[in-house]
Amino acid sequence: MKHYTSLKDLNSLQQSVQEAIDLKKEPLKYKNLGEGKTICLLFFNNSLRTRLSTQIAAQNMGMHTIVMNFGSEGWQLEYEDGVIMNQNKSEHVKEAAKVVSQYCDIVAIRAFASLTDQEKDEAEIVLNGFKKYASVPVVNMESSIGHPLQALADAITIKEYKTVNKPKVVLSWAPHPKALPHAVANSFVEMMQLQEADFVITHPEGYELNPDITKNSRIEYNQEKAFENADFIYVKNWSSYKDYGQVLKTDSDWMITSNKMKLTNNAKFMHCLPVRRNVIVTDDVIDSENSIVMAQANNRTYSAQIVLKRILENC
Ligand code: AN0
Ligand code: CP
Repeated sequence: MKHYTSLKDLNSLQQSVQEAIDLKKEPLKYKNLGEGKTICLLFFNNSLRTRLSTQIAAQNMGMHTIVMNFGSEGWQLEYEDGVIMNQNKSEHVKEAAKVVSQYCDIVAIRAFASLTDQEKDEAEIVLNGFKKYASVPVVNMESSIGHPLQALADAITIKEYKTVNKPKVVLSWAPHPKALPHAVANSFVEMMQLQEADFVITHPEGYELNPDITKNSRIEYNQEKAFENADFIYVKNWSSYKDYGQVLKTDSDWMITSNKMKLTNNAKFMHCLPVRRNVIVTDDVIDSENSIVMAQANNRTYSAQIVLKRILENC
């Protein structure tokens, strides 16, 4: 594998999931593969899990890590060609990506959607800018439209916790006071489309995700109906896609409660974290035995490690 910018870069999701599960038993097995190599993690946005788990993954592969907070500490970058750079942008991605490539063997980037400029968000200007000009492999640590490391960790978690071959998995929208990106939901949908499952997406009207991503996945506007007999409830807020970046609804009727969980087949509760308690989900649900959010966060290490392994094998 050259880059990991979307789930499509994996030639087999199932094989990667199985390999990650095997790796968990012996995380240092491939420590020689990354010896003498460096990964550079560039953060244009906040992070807890991605920042730490990717460093642990790199360490397990024998690599060195450099982390930089681009948002507050880096020069403001220009991404467009031919611009007269006499405003607030100090450096072009063309130089930045080439310079970073001289210092490391893999570059990983977190750059969220602006949620104000749909065209630029869909062009993935930061991720693709680096991909275009970097001479080293690029890893997506959540871009404008996808979070494939999270989706791979979620696939590992579902495989570990499912008790039937074809579980019912529900992706449910839940309220949040701020406009959040579509990236986590998009990659979760793409990952589910590669699985044997009864997959349902539920959200209020107006919150349809990009139809090019949801394709023919089932959408159910009645949340309680969607929850019936579910084996997994995966919760995430996102802002409107149609009414790009807008928050249309913040009241608590779509919050995940124990009464709603009672409609399911004793479903596991999933969320990528960070989560706002008693806004997205009530305390009793996230604190219940059925909550597997810690397993998901733990699997972020192994999803990153499989990705690094695939890239290092190709270097
Ligand atoms: C981000 C999002 O919704 O994309 C990151 C999730 C992993 N969440 C927040 O900004 C709260
Ligand atoms: N789930 C996830 O990516 O968390 P962070 O934003 O804390 O990295």
